[in-house]
Amino acid sequence: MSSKSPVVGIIMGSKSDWETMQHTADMLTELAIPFEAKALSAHRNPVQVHEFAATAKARGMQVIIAAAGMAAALPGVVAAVTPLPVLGVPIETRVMGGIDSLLSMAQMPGGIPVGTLAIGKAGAKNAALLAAAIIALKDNDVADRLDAFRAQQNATEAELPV
Ligand code: RP5
Repeated sequence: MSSKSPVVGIIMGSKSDWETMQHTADMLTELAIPFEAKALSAHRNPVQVHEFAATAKARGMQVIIAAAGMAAALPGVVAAVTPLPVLGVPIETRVMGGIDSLLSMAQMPGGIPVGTLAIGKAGAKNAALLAAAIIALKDNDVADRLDAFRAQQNATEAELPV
């Protein structure tokens, strides 16, 4: 985590989600975007989740990335409280493979959006890249670093290890 003030808030429903969400943290770190990360459950820690979401904008956050598995209410609950864009990462689950998580956050009723990404590692990485693209609209340094990341990715994508 950077020592600068966080502009992205990562929240996840359980410490067990960190195995997936470390990929969000890694991508934000690579792009030098300061973030904070917390494990708080919409169901087990409702008071703390509300406090996190209600204070996020005033604390300098620009985007919230919320991850959860199973009956994944967390992104929607956070989105209901903050005006900031909320990106949802569905955690892969043992019983239903993460389809439960995906539908819980993708099927938000009209009026409170959650920008839902892919299940698991790809969604976690892309949540960071989408957060970067949002921040880059008003931050030229982040825009430059995101452009550089994409240029490097474009240059290396076709290489095979054989
Ligand atoms: C959700 O329940 C969490 O986001 C996690 O993905 C899932 C299981 O949580 P644990 O039982 O591992 O704490 O709230």
